[in-house]
Amino acid sequence: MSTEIKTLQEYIDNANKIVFFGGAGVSTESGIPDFRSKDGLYNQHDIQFEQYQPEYLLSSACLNDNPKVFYEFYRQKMDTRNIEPNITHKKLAELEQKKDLWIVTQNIDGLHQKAGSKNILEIHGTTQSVYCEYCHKKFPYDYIFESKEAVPKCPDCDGTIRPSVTLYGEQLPPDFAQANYKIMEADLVIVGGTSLTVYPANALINKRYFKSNCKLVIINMSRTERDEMADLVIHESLGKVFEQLKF
Ligand code: CNA
Repeated sequence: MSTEIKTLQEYIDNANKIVFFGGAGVSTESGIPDFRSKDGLYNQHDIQFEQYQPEYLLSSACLNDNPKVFYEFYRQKMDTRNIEPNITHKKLAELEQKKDLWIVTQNIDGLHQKAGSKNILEIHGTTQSVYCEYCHKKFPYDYIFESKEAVPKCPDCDGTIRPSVTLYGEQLPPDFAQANYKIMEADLVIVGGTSLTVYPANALINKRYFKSNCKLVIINMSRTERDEMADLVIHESLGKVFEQLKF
């Protein structure tokens, strides 16, 4: 066990309230590409979508003005129905049995729930819930993927059926405010698998707003803008780190 992992283990053992703040890198080891890595969605130059910026393809502007393109991209890239949680999701679910742990995730894939975690704040929403934009009727989570309509429509009111994902240009859900509160009262914040470039999610990770004795740990393959602020930085894959931790 390296000194870094030993220190992380010690921080976890000594903390009562822990927040794990995660991003797309938590799910890459399950086979879901992130945004900014070499094989991430921003670097997949798919001829079909080449003319659009990735932010546009996941924006309310695209859903409203160009819905066929939105649903085509969504169906191709956001279908995680056959994807399983990896060691990091599973270990976090295990840790929740022992500590007051909250997961604050930017991910929309539902894999923390699938692994058994309960205390989850999804600050960018989720693909796992689907509703009619107009009458708010709920539909099964796989409705959009199963539907044969280019733009799925509500059988009751003909409104567009959409995922509960927070698109670029939309307000963040109430989970965001709760995440802020959980982070402010934590003894330990572990940030994992996020480039910390998406605002306002990244604004939550600022030691100035943490409790004075709160430790900040960052586990990410590449450096992040908050590395200098952290008590411990591990540039390694989350799977390699979490498989060594004992709860
Ligand atoms: P990002 O900007 O793509 O950053 C991911 C970071 O994770 C990068 O810095 C990588 O170096 C790092 N990384 C990748 N794999 C690993 C690993 N195995 N171990 C450790 N580090 C790793 O993604 P962010 O999460 O920072 O950006 C936030 C966006 C991405 C949110 O709006 C998400 O909704 C969106 N997103 C979510 C998913 C998902 O739900 N699985 C997938 C793709 C994008």
